[in-house]
Amino acid sequence: MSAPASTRTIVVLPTYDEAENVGRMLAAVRAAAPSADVLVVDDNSPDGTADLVEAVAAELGQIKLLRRPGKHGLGSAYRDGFAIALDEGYTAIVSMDVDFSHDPAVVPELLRVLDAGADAVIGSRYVPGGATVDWPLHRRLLSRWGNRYTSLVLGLPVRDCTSGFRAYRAEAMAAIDPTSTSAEGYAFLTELVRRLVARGYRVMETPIVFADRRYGRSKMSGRIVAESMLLVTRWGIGDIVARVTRRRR
Ligand SMILES: Nc1nc2c(ncn2[C@@H]2O[C@H](COP(=O)(O)OP(=O)(O)OP(=O)(O)O)[C@@H](O)[C@H]2O)c(=O)[nH]1
Ligand SMILES: [Mg+2]
Repeated sequence: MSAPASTRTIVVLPTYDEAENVGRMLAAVRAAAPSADVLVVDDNSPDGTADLVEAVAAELGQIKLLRRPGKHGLGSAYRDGFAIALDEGYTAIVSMDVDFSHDPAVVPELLRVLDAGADAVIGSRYVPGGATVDWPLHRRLLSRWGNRYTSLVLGLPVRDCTSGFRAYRAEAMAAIDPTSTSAEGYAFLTELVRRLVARGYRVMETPIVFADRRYGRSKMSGRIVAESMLLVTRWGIGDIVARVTRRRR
């Protein structure tokens, strides 16, 4: 039998101004998944997040840090982080937010689903058992209806395309080549789901309870939401055009 997907796991954590969360999160990830390495991708956070990561790394070990020169967005941070994970030969890649919206205690469950045969598993707010707590009504509505729109327009069998709490089998990640994506914000996450599904990979969802950040400031912006809706609409129209062109031929 081949080795389980989680044999060599890396947890990729994008950070921007997470000084209040990052130390606690690194300790929590270590406690939840002691054999996993961690890669923090920091965009020169003005609050000194990267220096804190270095101090914790010296203490805990198995923590790498990619310092980028400036804020280039979540999509771009993941592109760089995933490229390093693939280059270094990890077999499973986990992604999660550092603000404790994603509970690190769920990481072993994601890896279990991967080891049971999934190519990717999404921690989902919108499958039975999943939920969002503490978020103001407008954020809940935006996320819920944004995800309904996304699944419908793109015909994806996934309820939570914008959840960043995931685990991927490295072969599947390599096949969809994340470096060739273009979205800046969380539309990047939808882009990956779309590519995985198009290639016939097995994408599963496991319920999570998503909590609002307790410390630090939100980086969500109207521009990022607009990018996501625009790209989903553009991809959806592209799919329709491709289907019609195929039928005409
Ligand atoms: N490296 C990097 N990380 C980012 C960037 N923007 C957000 N992040 C991190 O990505 C993770 C998820 O961020 P988001 O959920 O999009 O934004 P947020 O600030 O948590 O906003 P909320 O959705 O309100 O919680 C967090 O760990 C952020 O610190 C960025 O431009 N560069
Ligand atoms: Mg957040």
